[in-house]
Amino acid sequence: MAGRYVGRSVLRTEDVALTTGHGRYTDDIGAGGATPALEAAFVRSPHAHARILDIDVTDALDVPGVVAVWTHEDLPGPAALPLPVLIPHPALHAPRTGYALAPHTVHHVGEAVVMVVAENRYLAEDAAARIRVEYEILPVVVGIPAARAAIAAVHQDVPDNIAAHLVQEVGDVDRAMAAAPRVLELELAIERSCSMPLEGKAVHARWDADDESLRMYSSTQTSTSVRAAVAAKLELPLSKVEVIAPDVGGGFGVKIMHPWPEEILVPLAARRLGRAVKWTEDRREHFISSAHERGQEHRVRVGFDHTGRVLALNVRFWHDNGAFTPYGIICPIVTSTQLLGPYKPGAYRVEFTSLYTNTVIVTPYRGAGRPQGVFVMERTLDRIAAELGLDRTAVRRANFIQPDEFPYDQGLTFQDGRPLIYDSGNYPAQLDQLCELVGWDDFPRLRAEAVAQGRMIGIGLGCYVEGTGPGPYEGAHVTVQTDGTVEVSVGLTSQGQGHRTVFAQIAADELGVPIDRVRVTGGDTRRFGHAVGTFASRAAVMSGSAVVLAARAAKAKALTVAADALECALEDLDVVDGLVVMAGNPAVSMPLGSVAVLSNPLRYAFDEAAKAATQFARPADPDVPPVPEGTQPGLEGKEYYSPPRSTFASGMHAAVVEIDRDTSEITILRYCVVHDCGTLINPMIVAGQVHGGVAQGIGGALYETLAYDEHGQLQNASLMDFLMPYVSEIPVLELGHTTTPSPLNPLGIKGAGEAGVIPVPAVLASAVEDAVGFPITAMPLNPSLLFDLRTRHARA
Ligand code: MCN
Repeated sequence: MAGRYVGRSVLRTEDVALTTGHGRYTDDIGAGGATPALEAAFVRSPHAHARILDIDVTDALDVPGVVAVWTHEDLPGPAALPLPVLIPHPALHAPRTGYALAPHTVHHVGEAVVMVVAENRYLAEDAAARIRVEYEILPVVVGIPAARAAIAAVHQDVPDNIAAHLVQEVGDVDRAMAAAPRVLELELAIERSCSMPLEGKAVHARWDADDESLRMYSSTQTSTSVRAAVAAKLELPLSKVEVIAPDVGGGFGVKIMHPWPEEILVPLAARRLGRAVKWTEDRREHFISSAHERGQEHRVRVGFDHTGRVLALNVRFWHDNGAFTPYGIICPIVTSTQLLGPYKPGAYRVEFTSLYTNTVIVTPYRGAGRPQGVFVMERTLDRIAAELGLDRTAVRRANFIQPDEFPYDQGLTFQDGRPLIYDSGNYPAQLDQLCELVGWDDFPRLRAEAVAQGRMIGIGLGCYVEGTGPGPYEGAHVTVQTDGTVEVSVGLTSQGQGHRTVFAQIAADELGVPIDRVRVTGGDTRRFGHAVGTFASRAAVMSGSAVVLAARAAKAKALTVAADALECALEDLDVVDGLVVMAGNPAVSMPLGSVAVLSNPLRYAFDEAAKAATQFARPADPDVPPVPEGTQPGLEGKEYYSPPRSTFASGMHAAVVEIDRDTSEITILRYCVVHDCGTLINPMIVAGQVHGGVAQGIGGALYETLAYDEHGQLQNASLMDFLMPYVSEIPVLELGHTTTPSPLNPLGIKGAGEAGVIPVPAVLASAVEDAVGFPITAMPLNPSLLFDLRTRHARA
């Protein structure tokens, strides 16, 4: 679908400010008065597991400029209670969450123990360094094997370290496995990884003593849930808490929903001290006290026939959820339910155990459980192809859900208890397009040439689906101003995705106005109070659809008011280029701004615009109501969109890699993507999202690792030691699209924000395996690991 704007690569309106240093981030917010904001710093646990015996803050209080030093004991009422479990699940039988400040035990390095507030961050840090905390060190659990072996307990009352255990089965797996002509077993692992936004978490809060209200700025993906958490923890009505997410320098999952300790403590300090208070996370804090994801170990048993058709698939896996479970088991649930991707195995059984370890907590990180699931499924299909001597694409084709099988019910149940039903897709066509783009069939010739030159190259692929745009709801408020400009307010926040541009595209098309007349705001509870937030690739589907509905409502009203004023039939009118015009008689017209004036009950008062507007209407008659009977004042529409279920985007990636024969360095020669996110609102923005996702996926697959030692110390908690890819390591992306619109929302949109990252470990493992000729079963993979594997394989 292409409107005047939807479907076009409209330039991002956000970029001039963001790329010229004019972005306004939380750390840039002024104190709102002559007195500068106080700043907070935290004493964090240096131990992975320890009992707090004593905290001596005396020396810190002596530092000039220090205004408060608080431990758990100083926290009032609900602020002293454990943080909430945001996404409970019946299978989460031992939920545990942390506290704003640890009360008696610390469960990972980096947990906040004491907060210091001072005139500036330097003084706060100096004072924090003077605080002496006496600990009794307790046994530490690091990594899945240690957690499974229960060598120690992360939480004393959970001796087996098991937070959750869940089994789902579709069909009779044992029977299908027994009847399968061939059976294979694999062990596959993915290590922890983490998001690394340019801007860390940041909070700024001000208390208005007269109004007894709080204004808070937070670098968050979900301003409304921060507001809800802060209101609850500070015992304030929602109406007395405003949360604003200004520009947010990336989130990638780590800034969603969770009320981070600092998001409670900083506003609490502002209220108690009567001054603006701020805190901006430093990089080490981001590594040790925010969140990680991905760490899973999987055991697969698969039964298949001679065509590669999967008859039975049994997956058992273990998930490292870190020290607490604020997000319940959302990541392993996503792995277990979306692992099947675009395929339909005869029978499927998945069982997972979510384990506590003395490491940083897990929250969904871009892709959220899917990269692990795709790694498992795609590695399994590659192994089947190798066993049968079939082309890897043939095995995919033998297992695809066919285009005429939608809606397709996988028979699984998602987190919310609803069935997992794919809405639309065309997987065979997507693979055709990918093969053509990457030149799959021609690769044997290229390989032969490379071999003749003494080079080692390989090609790999990976396919996936992604449930995007989950509910429950999202809303939009579209208001036509009396000057004809349009204001669109949404509740969710943007972290760089370009929401201001795309929602303007949608509103402009729906209302029939030029895009430069539309202004979009988001992430500000003052403007839009009820929203869920930006995660799970849901903004385009959810807020995009709400903008459609709200703009349609505003337009319907505009036509009603204009029809009344112009004394013509409503169905004869439309809005074109900001003008309400009569079909076939463009002389009968009225600017949308004038309709907005007519929709205003005070149009007869002092307003020049009103005079101008009435020249289009019947002579003003004080006895005639200002807006047509049955119509409410104001030219606006406010609507919520609530989908029946998620819509399923899909993608297929292929990569060509070269392995250096001597050093085992892995170079990506080509990276191709064919993506399907239904109707593209802005192809350039989608391309940017896919590029960013692939880059992040390459980082996770080849460079980034979180190197915990056996004491639970993160050895590489700095950007000096945590290796991220530079632009020089990211290949030029070749991108194509298939378009299967979703039948579930008005524009047929599916999400795209996580797409790029999801299959990258699977794709690169497939390509490296193809080059080296032996199985790759664990990611990330770096040159030294690959060198060791090659040496071992050569010896074997
Ligand atoms: N889009 C489109 N047409 C579609 C689908 C999407 O034009 N059919 C556009 C959207 O309008 C939006 C962008 O693509 O501008 C991403 O859309 P969507 O898939 O709805 O994802 P969200 O906007 O909800 O963003 C969340 C998603 C997630 S879950 C992570 S994590 C992530 C990501 O977006 N974090 C990001 N992309 C990111 N990009 C940046 N720059 N920073 C992050 O932190």
